[in-house]
Amino acid sequence: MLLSLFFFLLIGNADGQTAMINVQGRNTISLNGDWNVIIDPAGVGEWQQVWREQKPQKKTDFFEYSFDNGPVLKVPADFNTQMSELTFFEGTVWYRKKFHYTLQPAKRLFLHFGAVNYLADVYLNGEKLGHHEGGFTPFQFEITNMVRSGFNSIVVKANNARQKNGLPGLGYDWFNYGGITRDVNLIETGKTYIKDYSIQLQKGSIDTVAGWVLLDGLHSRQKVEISIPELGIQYKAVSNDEGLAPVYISSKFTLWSPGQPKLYKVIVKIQTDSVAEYIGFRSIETKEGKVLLNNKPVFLKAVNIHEENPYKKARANSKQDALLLLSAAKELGCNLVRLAHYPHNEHMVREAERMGLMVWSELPVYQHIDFTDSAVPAKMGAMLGEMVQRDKNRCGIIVWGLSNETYPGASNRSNALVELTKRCRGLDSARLIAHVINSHKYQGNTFEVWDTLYQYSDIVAVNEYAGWYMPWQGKPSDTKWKITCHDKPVFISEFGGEALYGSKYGRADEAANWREEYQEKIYKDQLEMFATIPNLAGVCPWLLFDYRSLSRLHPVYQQGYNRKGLLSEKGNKKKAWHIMKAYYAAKEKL
Ligand code: GCB
Repeated sequence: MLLSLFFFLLIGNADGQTAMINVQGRNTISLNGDWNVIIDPAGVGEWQQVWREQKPQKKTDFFEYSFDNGPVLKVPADFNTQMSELTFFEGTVWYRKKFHYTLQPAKRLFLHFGAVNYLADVYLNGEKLGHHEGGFTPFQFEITNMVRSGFNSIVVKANNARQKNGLPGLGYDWFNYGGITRDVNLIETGKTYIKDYSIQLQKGSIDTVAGWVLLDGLHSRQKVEISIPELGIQYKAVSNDEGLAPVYISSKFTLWSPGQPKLYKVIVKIQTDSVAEYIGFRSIETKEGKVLLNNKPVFLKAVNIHEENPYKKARANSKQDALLLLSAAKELGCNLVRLAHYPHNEHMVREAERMGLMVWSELPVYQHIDFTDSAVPAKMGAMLGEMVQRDKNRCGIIVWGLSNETYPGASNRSNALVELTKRCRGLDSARLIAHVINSHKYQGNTFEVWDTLYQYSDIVAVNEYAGWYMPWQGKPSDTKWKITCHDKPVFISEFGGEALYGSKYGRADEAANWREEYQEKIYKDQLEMFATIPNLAGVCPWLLFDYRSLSRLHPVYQQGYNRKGLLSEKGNKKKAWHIMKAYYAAKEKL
């Protein structure tokens, strides 16, 4: 337990400030809303030092920039969908927000970002606070000693240019929404505050929580109390000189499950701080080729989702957006959502948990990662730390997805990912870990599923597009399987094909016509093939809604969309939706 904690402390974002958890439960002042911006395609703002916000002092002075009287963008939101000039923009936008503040004695103040895609440089009143890399995880800066009484100004340089050694790298099949895409908050705490806690069942147990609470501040040694009123629990401990207090609680919990997503109000208290949130308890394990939830086998009825609101054609970032996406998954009959291919915003994770959807949360270690660049392993480690840090108390999350479709032959790929896996187990030994692979051989109607990484995964996760990218090699119902890690549960993490809703052009049995019938047939064949897979523990269509992607160039059928959705971007149900829904409904009866 202590080991994991030290990992958390060591691998925060580049400038060393790991974000506190449970922002929703804190004393916050929202900085969401209108921000003034400077759009900087040539990157000149850096040498102009726009963060200094200089104003002419004498007659001969002038400055070739100003935030005042310039364009305004909403936060949180991607910038691409707010101004037509920014639709395909991949570069720097400078954001500026003024706020009025008076620091109270005995208080501390933090500036917290839910996420900025992809690089962020943050300034307060002309002084640099720090830098953060990674488009999908939170970061914070303490500004107690820098905030002024009265007006303050924050400047953020947000840059979404693709990075060769970034996560993801240069190529990916989703829209590169840039900017301050998630909430920004000022968080006020006491001098010593509850920075972090881990309150989940220990591995293999359904009645014992083994966790910890971490305080930050001068009075690191003090009484810590955790209460769960509904269970009559009042647990007391004393933190050590590092501010760390152990947590051991045994009780007869009503366990969280999709059928009964029970959450308890949990209150953590010290003399100068108190924070509460709803937490659930469940166990998740694999045994003899099965996934066990609360010691019972569960079939994962999943669907892939991108963090995009199809109706707004924009990055999803609100509770309403989350409800839209997750309700569609519920309607399909799912019990799990794979939040592809990066950690989604907290609304998605929290609402999924509340609605009884298990969650697969994933790092953007996607396809073309440059594992030979020495910076990449450190970036993966930092991002992993931030993903686990934010969501470690979400019982809904059952899988940490560490990579997707990386290339087995790529230099240093397997080493780097094995190390990442070990690091993940060090941080969190209780959830399942998966690497998603598509390097299998499909020949003579046999799938040969192999990859070094499967040895390190709890699940054999396979992306296969039989019937779309690869023609069927025989009767789907006669498919044979050779799986290297044959004792593990198998999860078809992606399958499917494209269809334009309502398209009636050309023959229905030709892929090139994007007919719904063609996609429907792929689904029917896939379901027949699923019956041949040993240890099949779940399936996950690619994907719920059609979504925007710069990789999809067909002017008639794609129109900038990946059309593998079961639903169109307008929410129309394609024929394949009904096939999948019936399959999941029948599973329920088992
Ligand atoms: C995949 C990727 C997913 C793509 C999908 C596709 O294998 O994991 O991100 O978008 O295929 O549509 O080709």
